[in-house]
Amino acid sequence: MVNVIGLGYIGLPTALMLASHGVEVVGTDYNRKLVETLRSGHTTFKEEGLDELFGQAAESGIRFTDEYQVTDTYIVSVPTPYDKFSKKVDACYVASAVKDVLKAAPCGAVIIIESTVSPGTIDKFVRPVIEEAGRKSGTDIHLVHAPERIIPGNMVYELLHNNRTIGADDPDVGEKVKQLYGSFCQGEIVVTDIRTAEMTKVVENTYRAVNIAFANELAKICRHDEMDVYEIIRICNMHPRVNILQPGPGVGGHCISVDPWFLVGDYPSLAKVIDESMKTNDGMPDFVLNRIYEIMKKEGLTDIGRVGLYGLTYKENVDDMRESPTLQLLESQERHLAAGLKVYDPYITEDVVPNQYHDLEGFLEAVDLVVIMVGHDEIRKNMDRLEEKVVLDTRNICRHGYRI
Ligand code: SAJ
Repeated sequence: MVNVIGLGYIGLPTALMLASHGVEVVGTDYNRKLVETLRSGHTTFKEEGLDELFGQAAESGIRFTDEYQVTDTYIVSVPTPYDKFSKKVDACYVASAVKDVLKAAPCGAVIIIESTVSPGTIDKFVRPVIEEAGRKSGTDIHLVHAPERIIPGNMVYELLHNNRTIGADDPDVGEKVKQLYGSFCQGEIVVTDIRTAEMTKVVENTYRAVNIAFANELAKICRHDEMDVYEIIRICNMHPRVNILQPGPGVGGHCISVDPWFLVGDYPSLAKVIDESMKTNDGMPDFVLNRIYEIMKKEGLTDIGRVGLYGLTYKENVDDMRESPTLQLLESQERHLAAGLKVYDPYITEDVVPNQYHDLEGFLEAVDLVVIMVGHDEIRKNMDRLEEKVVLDTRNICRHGYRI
């Protein structure tokens, strides 16, 4: 039996996927409300194919509880925030989950950490917890790091098809864990050591962050001299060895906007390009705010209260607002300039910011300038509704309007 600890964005789909492929699974989370929701047959966030997967896992007998189980395999999938001041990973949730696992885990149990951690975190923060509990890592308890790689918006497909990395102290244990993930994963599964696995995960997200920062910097250069950044990137990408990502209003989510900071925090004198890239991405919401004022001036608009931000989530067609560019813009140093902006997102039903609307119709009636911050399908299907509006399109999805 596998006990999955932490039933959030990664733990839940992983638990459901294992269960629906014949593995006995118990999901544990200390949030009782979340456990109750799952027990009552409901998922806790929206994701393509998740409800169907939940149905299959339920039929296969998956159980949810707030208690840790006595078993031979644990998968820990809890958040790893970063300390905004030091930029270092905050491993407190992982350490505390492992501490609780150790109270139940029998001798020989395998603890698989799925949470993203910076290189060396398992040595620095997890092994000591095992030693403090009077257990010996490598004999009493086997540690493995199996970082997830699935992208919100396409999680179920990617869980099935992505290649995976398993980092283990003991290659035999690595092979056993490979078999476990092989119960559903159709991609290639590479077995390596723990530190390599820790580093690869952070490097993958850093690569994407740096590439997006490059696109954002190009957008700024092109704006300075009125060149079309999208056309330039499109043509450059026709070169066989060039693949530039897209500029946008900033980088959100709990991964790409966070993980690269771990390298800056741990290697401040070495991670120069990464540091600058993260600053470039973090500066984009302010860049958008300046663009709003520039466009208002050009169009003769004077009331910031007649400007609306479309989209609160960190990217299209998800309901996750963590570190979203819209929230960053509203909370920026220049937030006095953002005061009064109207906001709407079809995925966010609760009130989270001032001046928030809950229907597209009402939102559009209240504004003259629409800033597309997120390219949800809803707005893509309703482009004709924007024809009478001034538009600032930060996602390059609208035929008319200003771009960043
Ligand atoms: N973005 C751009 N321009 C682009 C692509 C993305 O501005 O060309 C923005 C998005 O709008 C969003 C942010 O970047 O605000 C991040 O979105 P994303 O779709 O690039 O990535 P995430 O954070 O949803 O998922 C990433 C993925 N990592 C990589 O692609 C290397 C995913 O595979 C990881 O599993 C996930 O992080 C994670 O959990 O670490």
